[in-house]
Amino acid sequence: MASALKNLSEYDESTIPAADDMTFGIVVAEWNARITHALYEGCYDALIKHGAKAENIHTIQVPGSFELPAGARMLAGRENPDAVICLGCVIKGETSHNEYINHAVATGLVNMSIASGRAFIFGVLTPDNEQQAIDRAGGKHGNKGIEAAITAIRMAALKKAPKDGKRKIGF
Ligand code: RBF
Repeated sequence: MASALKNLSEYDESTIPAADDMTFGIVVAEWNARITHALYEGCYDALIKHGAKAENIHTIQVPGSFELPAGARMLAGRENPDAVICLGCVIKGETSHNEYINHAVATGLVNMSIASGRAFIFGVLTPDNEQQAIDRAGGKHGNKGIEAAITAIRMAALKKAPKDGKRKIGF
């Protein structure tokens, strides 16, 4: 389904697990900072709204999206969070740089998720132009930073669920 038709920024809050006892890492790319900082605000506010404590949210910045996996790995090693959220924006240009960066980031994050048993969330916008990015960073298609936060909470709840599976995890 096209993301324009699936705006997860509007969600049923009652289905989201409490994040009171969860720790998070957030890695923010400095490229296209106007966009990535808007994603960060949406992400951070959503974590706090669902109960995460400010002292349990660890944020670092990396130069560009290509550095997100390495930054996430460093942060995970240092802070041992339940989930790491990576926020970036790679705008399509005249060359195919965006394809290399996006593929590298997606592959890096999914490999770390599988290897570590903790979620590394792909919160990277991959728009054709700046307007599409604005629309997804607090504009008409919501804020994908919020969606990244909600996904991180749900995955952290899965990671923390007891073996008997009786704990409610949101769906
Ligand atoms: N990083 C981003 O986060 N978003 C971009 O749109 C972006 N565009 C780039 C375009 C080119 C041609 C290059 C060479 C790099 C770009 N980067 C971008 C930076 C990239 O993620 C990384 O920081 C650098 O390639 C250094 O490893």
